[in-house]
Amino acid sequence: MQSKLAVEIAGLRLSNPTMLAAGILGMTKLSLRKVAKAGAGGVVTKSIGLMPRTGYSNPTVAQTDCGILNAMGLPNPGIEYFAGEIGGARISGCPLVVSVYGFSTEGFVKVAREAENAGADALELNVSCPHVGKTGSEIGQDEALLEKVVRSVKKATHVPVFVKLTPNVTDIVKCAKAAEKAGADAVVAINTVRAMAINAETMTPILGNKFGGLSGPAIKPIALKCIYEIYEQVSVPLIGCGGISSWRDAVEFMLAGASAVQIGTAVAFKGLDVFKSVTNGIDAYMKMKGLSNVKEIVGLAHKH
Ligand code: RRO
Repeated sequence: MQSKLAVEIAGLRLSNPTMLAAGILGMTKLSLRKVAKAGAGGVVTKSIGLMPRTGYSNPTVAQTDCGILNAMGLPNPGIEYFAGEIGGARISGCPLVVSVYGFSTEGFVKVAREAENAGADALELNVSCPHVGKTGSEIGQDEALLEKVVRSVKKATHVPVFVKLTPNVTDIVKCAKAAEKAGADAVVAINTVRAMAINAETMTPILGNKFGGLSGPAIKPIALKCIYEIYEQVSVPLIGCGGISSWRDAVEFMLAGASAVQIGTAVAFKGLDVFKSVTNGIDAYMKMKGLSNVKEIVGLAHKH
C-alpha cells in the first residue's frame, strides 16, 4: 500500500522517514525488533567488525547539559556471532541496516560481505567513529581512502551501501562527494562531534578514554548545516542524524535535504515512543502545509 509517509532510499522502502541510529539498542535481535515494532521506518545496528571487541574502560558515557558524550570504543560481538542476530532481527516492512567497520579496506569488505550473507537489507559503513584509531574517522577524513573503501565494498556486495560521515573535518562536502563518486547509495550525516568532559572535584577527564563523541541537541545545528551543504552538491539520498528528537527537528532536516532521519540520543531521553511522535508530527505538519507526500518536503529550504 502506498502511504504518503513512506520513503524510498536506494530501493529500500521505509514506511516512514524515521530510523534508529547506529549505537543504541542495536546489539540484539530482540531490541532491534522492539524498535521496529515501536514504529521506526528502518533500524541500524551497532557497528560490527570482524572480531569481537570489549571496547574502552568505564566510564564510557557521560551526560552533559546539552547531550550525551560517549567513548564506547566499538564494543561488539564480532560478525560471526552477530550473523545470528541479523537473521532474527528482520521484521517485514522495516529494513535492517547493518553498520560495519574495519581496520583496512579488506576488513571492511569481509565484514560487509558477511553482513550481507546474514541478511542485511543494507550496509552502513562507519567511517566516522571519532575515537578509535585506524578505523572510523581516520578513514572518513581521508578522501582517497574513503573512496577506496566505499568502491571496494560496493564491488563486493549487492545491497545498498550507506556511508556515515564525520563532522570532524574541514569540509564534509568533499567527503560526501568522495563517497558518491565511489558509488555510495546514500550518505548519512553526521556521526558524533569530538568532545570531552572534566570533573571539577576529581580534577580529571570523565571518560575512560578522555575524549569521546558528543550527540544530542547540542549538535543538531551542526548536523543540519552539513545536510544543507551536502544537498547542494551531491545527488544521492541523504539521511540526517544528530540531535533529532521531535517532528520539528525531523522536518527541518528534510527541508535541508534529508530523505530520512536517524534518531539515537532521543531514544535514550524519550523512549521508543519518539518514533511514533515524530512520524505523527510530520503527518500533522503535512496536513497543515497542504502537502500530499513526505518527499515534497525534501530540500524545500533551498528554494527560498
Ligand atoms: O562505539 C563508539 O564509541 C562509537 C562509535 Br562506533 C561511533 O561511530 N560513534 C560514537 O560516538 N561512538
